[in-house]
Amino acid sequence: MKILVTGGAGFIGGALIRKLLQNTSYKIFNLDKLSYASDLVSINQINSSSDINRYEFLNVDLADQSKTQDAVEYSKPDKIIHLAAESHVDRSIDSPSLFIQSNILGTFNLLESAKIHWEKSKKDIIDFLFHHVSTDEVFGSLGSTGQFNEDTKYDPRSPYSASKASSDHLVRSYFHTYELPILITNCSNNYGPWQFPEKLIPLVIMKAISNEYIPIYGNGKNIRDWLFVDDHVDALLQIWDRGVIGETYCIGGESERSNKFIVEYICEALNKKLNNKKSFKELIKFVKDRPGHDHRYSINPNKIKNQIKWKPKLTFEEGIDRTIDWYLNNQAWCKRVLLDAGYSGERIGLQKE
Ligand code: NAD
Ligand code: TDX
Repeated sequence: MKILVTGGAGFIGGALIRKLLQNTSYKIFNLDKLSYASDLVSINQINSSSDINRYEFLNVDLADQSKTQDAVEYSKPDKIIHLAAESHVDRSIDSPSLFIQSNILGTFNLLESAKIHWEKSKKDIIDFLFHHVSTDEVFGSLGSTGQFNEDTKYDPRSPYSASKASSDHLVRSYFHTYELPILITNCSNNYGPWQFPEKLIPLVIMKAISNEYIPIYGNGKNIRDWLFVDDHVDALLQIWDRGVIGETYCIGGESERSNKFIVEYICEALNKKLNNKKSFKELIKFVKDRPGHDHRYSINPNKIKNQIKWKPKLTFEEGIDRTIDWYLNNQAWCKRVLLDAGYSGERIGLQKE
């Protein structure tokens, strides 16, 4: 079995490839353009101790149609799992065009290449699959009640979520029009080791350790539904076994927390772990809200629980504890990736340009 993973140098793609290397015999092709958010250290650590021929990195930008097609033709995958995307909402506010290029045009180029490859090799590949990894943000913003499910109407409200919604529509159109065997998953907020420290949880940990102020956007009452990254990866793998072609599955952790709760929880945990005299909570600062800030996300995971028999292994408390410990033990990595990316934790997403 040959699998093409796009975005494998990113946070979730990296976790997926590590799992595939450790638990399967797939030949893995990792297609990534290597952006500011990419890092291959976590994969190389595992790959060097496993069968080196099972893994190959392809440095390709999906916005480049002919290189994308070459990569698909070269790898001849049985399965494509598409995670590559610009993924940070704040950056989509400052630079939306990058999101259109990677998330919409990139997905289109990959779909076209997949279709050509699948049509050519239908006799050799029995169970071809194009699995598109998407987000709950495509469904928009909830009030204090209600949940997203597979039938929720799309209502994206940031350039990031609009670009992901667009890519979901394109993928679905290739199923209906060309019968390309696809699956779509829409997952809630992930957290865990190796996440670039621009997203809330790693940013808060890094800010606290560096004794810098910790920014909470608006009043901190916005709510996200948190899922440990390895639980997301488990869901993706289980959907390959038990999912139905053409279907969508929502993946969520049933762990809704407000941003204020998350930040205070991390501060308390760090107070205990580091025995700090001054509470890290003193670093918290409420700052100008994110433009178009979605209030609440919440996934109803009944379909994936009942049909795929998946549920998260870790509670939020277990996952966040592991994550905090990982960042405490890997500060050198954080400093290095921030430096390489030319980002030092400053506020972005206020339409500065
Ligand atoms: P990430 O930003 O950590 O990694 C994305 C990777 O994609 C990077 O290595 C980047 O270089 C690569 N990439 C971007 N544009 C590319 C292009 N044009 N060509 C080739 N490679 C490109 O993102 P992540 O958090 O790992 O998210 C992965 C996927 O999961 C994304 O599609 C995202 O929308 C989705 N998702 C993320 C979350 C979350 O909480 N992080 C939740 C639900 C869904
Ligand atoms: O410094 C901050 N302060 C703050 O209050 C940052 C970076 C964020 N926030 C708030 C904004 C959100 O309400 O925290 C919440 C989480 O923010 P992000 O980590 O930027 O994630 P979010 O915008 O919810 O999007 C994430 O989840 C869905 C991922 O980045 C997406 O890729 C995924 O699709």
